[in-house]
Amino acid sequence: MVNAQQRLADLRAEYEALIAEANAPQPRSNGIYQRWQNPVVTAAHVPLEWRYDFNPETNPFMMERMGINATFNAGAMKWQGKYIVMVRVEGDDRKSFFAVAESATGIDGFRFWPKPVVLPQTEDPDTNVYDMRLTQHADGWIYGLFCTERKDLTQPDDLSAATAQCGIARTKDLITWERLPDLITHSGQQRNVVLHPEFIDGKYALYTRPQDGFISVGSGGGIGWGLTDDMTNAVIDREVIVDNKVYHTIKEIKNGQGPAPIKTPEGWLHLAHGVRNTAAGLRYVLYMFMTALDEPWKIIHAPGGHFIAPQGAERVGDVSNVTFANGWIADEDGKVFIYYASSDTRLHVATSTVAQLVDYCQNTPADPLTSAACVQQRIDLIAKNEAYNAAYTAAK
Ligand code: M1P
Repeated sequence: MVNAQQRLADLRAEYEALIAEANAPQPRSNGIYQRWQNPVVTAAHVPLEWRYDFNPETNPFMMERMGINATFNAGAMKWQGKYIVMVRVEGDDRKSFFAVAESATGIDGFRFWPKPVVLPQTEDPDTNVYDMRLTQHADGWIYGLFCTERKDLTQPDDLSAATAQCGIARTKDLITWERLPDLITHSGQQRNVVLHPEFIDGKYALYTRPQDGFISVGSGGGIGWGLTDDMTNAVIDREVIVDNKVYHTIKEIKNGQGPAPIKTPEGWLHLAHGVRNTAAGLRYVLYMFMTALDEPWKIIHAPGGHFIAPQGAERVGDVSNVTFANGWIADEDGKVFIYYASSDTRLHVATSTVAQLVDYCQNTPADPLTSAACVQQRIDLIAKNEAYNAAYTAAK
């Protein structure tokens, strides 16, 4: 016979041991960022109160009553001196919701706040919500922009036919949220919409991702840019593509803005994801670019290739071969915490600095788009190093 009380005590001890586990840097770094060994938020970090009925009379086997499948794609911000991640928590029932987890260090000790976010509904209720981008806007509000998914009622016989739009909510305390109407654009569907933190010519500016279908972007795609007068009835009349998908690159079939960009004296740092198709399915990697300080829709540096790609255990999960990021935090001392999820399953952190990321964007050669040109880039680098080695040896 199961001793329900004892089992609950064991579960509690196991849970506290997990939260107390110290993280450590991975042994190797590429000099651009440092990956950390343990994922920072996993399904096991979700509080026991959200999963178990603690009463032995109604749960004599101390079974998990409402399982959690995954914790991933988190928005992020610094809040009252703590590192906050707005996690996409997915139940075993495939429904996602948002919940805040907080850490004093940014690399370990993440503990969820007592309850998940209760998101008010619009007149057209969401079936599923995910991937919230947090923006502390110059207007004083914290905005959460996320994907709201609903059944595509124009295709009633296809049960997987869905539509994606940009849901909008705002808050002053990350607890009570005001739901605003969904973003209106002239594109069929939208995902990966992100609010720029500053006004542009007195208007709110949004990075968008127009798409024709739910999974395939079709003739749409690319990271778009548009302005709206008001976030309480956000409408983008003119959407321009600022970063297109490109043949035979890491963003051949689609891409999307990650978190809100980080402002630096040399321009805005952007993190995004790029997708290509393979015989094993879609492969999602992260890439970076920089835009002009006064014109955040104009790309000034576009390092070639991926910035973070799935590695080792990161490669396997619910949707394998995926890295995705919609949250990062830049500290006042220049340290940057990049929260990236692997394979739609768990959340990791990589740390860097603004100076390293700017250097990476400014000095990594752009993708020259052909094998021959890539070889030439390496020949040039080798020649530069040969010259350096010769000068160094001569000086000794
Ligand atoms: O499964 C990988 C990702 O797929 C979608 O991203 P995108 O719209 O760019 O294809 C999103 O559903 C995202 O949540 C998910 O991680």
